[in-house]
Amino acid sequence: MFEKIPAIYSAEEIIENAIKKTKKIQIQDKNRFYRNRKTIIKKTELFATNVISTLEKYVKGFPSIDNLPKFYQELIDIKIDADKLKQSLGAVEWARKTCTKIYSKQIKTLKKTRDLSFLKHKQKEIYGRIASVLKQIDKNLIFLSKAQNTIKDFPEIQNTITIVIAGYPNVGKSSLLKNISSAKPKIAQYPFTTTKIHVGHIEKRQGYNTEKYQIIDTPGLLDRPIHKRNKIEKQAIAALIHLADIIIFILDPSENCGYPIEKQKNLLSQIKKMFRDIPIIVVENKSDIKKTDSINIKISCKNREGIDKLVDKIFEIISKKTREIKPHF
Ligand SMILES: Nc1nc2c(ncn2[C@@H]2O[C@H](COP(=O)(O)OP(=O)(O)O)[C@@H](O)[C@H]2O)c(=O)[nH]1
Ligand SMILES: [Mg+2]
Repeated sequence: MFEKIPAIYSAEEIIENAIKKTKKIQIQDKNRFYRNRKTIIKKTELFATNVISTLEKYVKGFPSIDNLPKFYQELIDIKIDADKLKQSLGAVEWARKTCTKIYSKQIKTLKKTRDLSFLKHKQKEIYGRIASVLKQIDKNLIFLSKAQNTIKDFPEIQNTITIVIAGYPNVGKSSLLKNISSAKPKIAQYPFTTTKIHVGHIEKRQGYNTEKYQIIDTPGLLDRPIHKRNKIEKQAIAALIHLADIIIFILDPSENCGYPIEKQKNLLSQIKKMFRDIPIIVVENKSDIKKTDSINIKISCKNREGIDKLVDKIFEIISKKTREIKPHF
């Protein structure tokens, strides 16, 4: 989704690159005057069109922010500042239009001129004007360059129903993801602190059709009380709310994870409050060690007990709720 965004250069670099492109231009003509004249015109044309097309590439390379999935809009807001991004893209578009105007107006004068020194003077003037337009947007270019750098590391989240795993550390979230995924989960950068998200897929065969759902583990985000979170972490969690269609909350009644079951249940009620409209499947893991008599699904990631039942439950919710669970994109 974001691979089309090109690397963004500063005003000075754009000018340098454009000049470099014109260096070797030498138009042949027996007549010295015509040779010089044609060469100057060609160089000026190339310089201007190179700058203009570079700016165009920048504007077109960024996806339209308002059309992006909410999840990504939220990430952009947290990591970059969406308004500033829009503003900067607007500035680049302004520069592109202004350079185009300068170029199309001045090139006509250039082509009419028969005086070589005036030609050279005019060429300098065009270069100067275009360079000054670029310098006016240099701050925006620097901002966009940083934005590009951040966005290129955004996790690739697909346009499909998404299941998010939550629960205290060591309850078995990663083990469940591994157990339930059809292929090895992929690790993607989640642009907050040191967190990475782990993305796997569950496949459901229906006749000849295979539907693929996304299942993600978000270490460090949905595994501790929310009130202990700083602002950035809270926003990061908010972004996840846009992503989740179903939540699997894992409890560890064996308490081998190191957290008393009461604490774990408190986190569960917090998550229920935060993700109010999202169905939550509560699962008790490590059934090989301890089984309660609750109504929750009991699983063991160690001996795979209950895993098929859990997968059936996921499919049941998806098929019942298709009208309510909308893809986020
Ligand atoms: N006995 C037992 N151990 C488990 C089970 N599931 C996970 N574990 C162990 O619990 C520890 C934490 O598991 P992990 O998946 O990393 O938890 P996470 O921190 O929630 O991702 C690891 O040592 C796992 O081997 C289970 O069903 N039974
Ligand atoms: Mg883990």
